[in-house]
Amino acid sequence: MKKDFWYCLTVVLSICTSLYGFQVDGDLADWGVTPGSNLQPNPGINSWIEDFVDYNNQGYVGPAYGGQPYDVEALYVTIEGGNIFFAMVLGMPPEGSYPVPRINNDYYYPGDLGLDLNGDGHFEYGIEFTGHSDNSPGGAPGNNSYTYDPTKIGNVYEITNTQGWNKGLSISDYAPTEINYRKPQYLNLIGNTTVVYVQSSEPEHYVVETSIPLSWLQYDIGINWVFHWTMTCSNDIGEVMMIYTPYTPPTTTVPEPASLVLIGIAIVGIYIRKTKITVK
Ligand SMILES: [Ca+2]
Ligand SMILES: [Ca+2]
Ligand SMILES: [Ca+2]
Ligand SMILES: [Ca+2]
Repeated sequence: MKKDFWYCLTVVLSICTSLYGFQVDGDLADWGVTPGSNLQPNPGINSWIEDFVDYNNQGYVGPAYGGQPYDVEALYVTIEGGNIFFAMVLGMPPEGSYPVPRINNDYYYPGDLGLDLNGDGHFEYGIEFTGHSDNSPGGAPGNNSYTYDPTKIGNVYEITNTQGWNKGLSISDYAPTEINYRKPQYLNLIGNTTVVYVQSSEPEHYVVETSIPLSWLQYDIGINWVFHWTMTCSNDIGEVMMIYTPYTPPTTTVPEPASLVLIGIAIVGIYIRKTKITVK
C-alpha cells in the first residue's frame, strides 16, 4: 500500500515538473528557441518573429534603421501554472547601443515591456527591464531628467494614463517606449518580479525573460492581449499577441434522486438474488 502511494506521488510530481518547465534564467531552451539559428518556438507558444536585418540593407529594421543592435527579432508569451511567461530575442545590449552604421552621436536604450490586457490600445501595465529612463530626444543621457536606477529592474507598474509612458520618435508614431518616472501620479507599483536580460551564447544576440503572476493583474478574457516592446527611439517595434481563455472543467452530471432510488433498488435486488443462491 505504502509502495503504491509513493509510486503515485512520483508520477504526479513528474507530470507537474514537465508541465511547469519554464525557468526565468536567460536560457530559451525551455521555449525551444536558439537565438541566431532557430526562432520557431515549441508548439502552443504565442510568438512574433521578424529577423530580417543584415548589413546589406544599410541596417534597415523597419520602420527605421539601426542594424543588428536595433533589431527586435522575436517575442514569445505563454501561460503556465497561473503565471504569464515572456521571452524576447533582440540585438540591443541592456546598456544600450549606437546604431550600425553609426549616425552622429545617437545612442539609444532598451525600453520596458508594455501589456494591454483589455483591448483598448493603452498599455496599462509596464515592467521595468533595465532601470534606464527618460533619455533625451537624441538618446543621450545628461538632459537633467535621465535616470539610471537598477533597483527598479523587475518593478511592475499599473500605468493609469498614457503620460506614464515615454514616447519614441515620430517615424514610429511616438510609440510608448519606457516607463516615465516623471509622472509618478500615473504609476502604481504593484510588485517586483525577476527580469533576466543577458547576452546569448550566439554573437550579437541578447535574451530577455520574465514572468508575472496572473493574480497581480486585471484583464479581459477571450480577447487579444498585446505585449509591446521597443527601444527608446522605436526604430524597431515588437508586439506579440495571445488570447487567454481559462480552462473550465466540464460539469459532472449529478444523478437525480429518482435515479439514485432506482440504483438502490437494483443493488438490493442483486444482493437478495446473491443471498438466495448462497442459501441453495
Ligand atoms: Ca528559460
Ligand atoms: Ca537580426
Ligand atoms: Ca489597455
Ligand atoms: Ca526603463
